[in-house]
Amino acid sequence: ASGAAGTAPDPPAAPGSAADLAALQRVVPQPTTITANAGVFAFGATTAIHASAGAEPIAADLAAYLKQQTGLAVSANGGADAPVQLVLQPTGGDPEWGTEGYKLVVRSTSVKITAADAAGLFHGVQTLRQLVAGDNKVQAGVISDHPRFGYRGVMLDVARHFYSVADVKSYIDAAALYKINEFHLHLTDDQGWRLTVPDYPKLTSVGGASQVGGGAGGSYSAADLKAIVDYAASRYMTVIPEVDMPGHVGAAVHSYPELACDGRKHGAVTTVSPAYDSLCTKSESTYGFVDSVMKAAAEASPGPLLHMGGDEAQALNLTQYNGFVKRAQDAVAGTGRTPVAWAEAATAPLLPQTILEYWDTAHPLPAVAQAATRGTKLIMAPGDHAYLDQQYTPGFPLGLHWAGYTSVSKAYDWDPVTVLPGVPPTAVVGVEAPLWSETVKSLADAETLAFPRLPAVAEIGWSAPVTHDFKQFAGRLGKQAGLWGRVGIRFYRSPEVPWS
Ligand code: TNX
Repeated sequence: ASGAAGTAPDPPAAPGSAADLAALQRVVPQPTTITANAGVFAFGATTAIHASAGAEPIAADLAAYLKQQTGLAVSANGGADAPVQLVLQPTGGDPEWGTEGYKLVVRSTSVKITAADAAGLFHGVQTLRQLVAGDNKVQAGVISDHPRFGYRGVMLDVARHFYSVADVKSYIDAAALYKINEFHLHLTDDQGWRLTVPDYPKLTSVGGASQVGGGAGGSYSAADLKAIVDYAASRYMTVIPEVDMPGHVGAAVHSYPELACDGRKHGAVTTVSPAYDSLCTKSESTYGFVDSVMKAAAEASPGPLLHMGGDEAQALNLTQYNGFVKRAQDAVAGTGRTPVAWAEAATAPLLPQTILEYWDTAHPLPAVAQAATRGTKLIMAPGDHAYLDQQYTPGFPLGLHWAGYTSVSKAYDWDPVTVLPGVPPTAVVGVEAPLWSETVKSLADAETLAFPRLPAVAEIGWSAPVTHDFKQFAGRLGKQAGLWGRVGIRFYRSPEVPWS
C-alpha cells in the first residue's frame, strides 16, 4: 500500500464487520465497489486537506462543504502530510475511472481520494460528503466508483415560471450531490422567453414579461447566463441551452407576430396548456430568426450540445415539420454545436450527430427506435419514470399527471437500455430528469418534486444494473435526509422511504 499521507507505507487494514459495511451503505448513487475495513476517521477542528497539483479547487470545495455540513473549519491548504489527500493522477491509475471515476480510501488516520481528472475528484468529494455522518466520522474502507453512462442530466423549465440566477445555482448544487453532469436549461416556451437575443430585443422585453398564472416573468442577460454556466462548470456540469421550436413559441409570436404565418396579434400565454402556435415554416425570414436565436444560444454556453426543442408541433403537418427540423439542425450545426431534439424529430431526416431525447411514454413513436437502429443516439427521459413534474400521488399539491403518478419506486424502477423496446443498448448515452414548471412556482416547489426522485434517476444513470434493488436503495436514500436538512434541500417525505 502507498502511504496515504505520502510518507510511511500504511499498515494493512483489518477487514470490517457486517456493521462496518452497513455504515458505508449510505451513498447514492450506489458506488461500483465497496469494501469495509475496521476503524473510523474523525474530522476535527484541526483536520487539514492537501491537494496535489491541479486539485486545489476541489480541496477548497471539500473544505466549504465540510464547513456547511459540520461547522468544522477544515483547512484546504494542508501540507503534504495532511490527513486528507486529494490526488490528481492523470496517468497510471485505474483505467476504469475514466474522467469521472475515483477511488476513496478511508483509514482511521487518513482519507484519500484519487482520480484521473478533476471531475472524478469532485464526484469522490460528493461521496465523502454523504459518508460524513452526523458525528463527523467516516467508516474506514475502500470505494472504487465510475459511472455507467456519460450523460446524466437534469432539466429545469425556466419558461413556465421564471427562476432567479440564485435559485438556478441552488438547483445545480442540489443535483451535483448526486453526480449529475449535464444541466439542460429550457429557456423558451409559450409562456415566456428567457434568452436575450441581440437581433430580436422584444423576445425578452415583451416575451420575457410573462409566465404561467400572469406573474412578471423575467429573462437572463448574457452576464446572467455566464454566471449560471460558470457555476455549473464549478460543479463539473455542462449547460445545454434549449430554444424550443417550431411549436411552443407563444412568447416568440407574441413578441414578433410576423414569425407566425397568420400575422395576427398573439396575446401573452399565461395558461398551463400549450398555445399550439407555430413558426411560419414557409417564410424565409423564419430561418433568419432561427439562425439569430441559435447563435445566441450557442454563445450562452461553451458546451458541445444545443437543444432545439421540436416537441408537440401540432399546428404543422408532417412535411412542414420535417422540413423545419432539417433546417433547424443545419442552423445548430452552423454554430459548431451538436443538435439535440425531443424525440418527435425522429420523423425528419437527421444529421448523423443529432441526439434525440425520448420522453412521451403515452404516445411512443416507432420512428424513435428506428432512428436508434440507424445509429442515432438517445437520451432517456421517459415521462412515466423520469419526469420530476409528475405528481407523486393523486392529489399531491404540485405537479401534473399526464404520464401517471410517479412514486419514488416508479422513478427508480427502469433501465435506460430496455425502457423503449427496439433500441440497441449502444444507442443510449444516458438519462435525464426534466422538471417542467407549469405548477412549480418556487425553488422550494422544485426541490419538493425533485427530492427524493432526482437521486433515483441519478442512480439509474450512474450505478451498475447489478446493484439495482429498491429496498436497498430506499435504505440509502433515507439516510440522505440529515444532509438535506443541514444544507437546506426541501423534500417530500415519501412513505416508501425509511427516513432516518
Ligand atoms: C410535455 S415533455 C411537454 C412540455 C410540458 C410537459 C409537462 C415535452 C417535450 N413537452 O411542454 O411541460 O409535457 O409534463
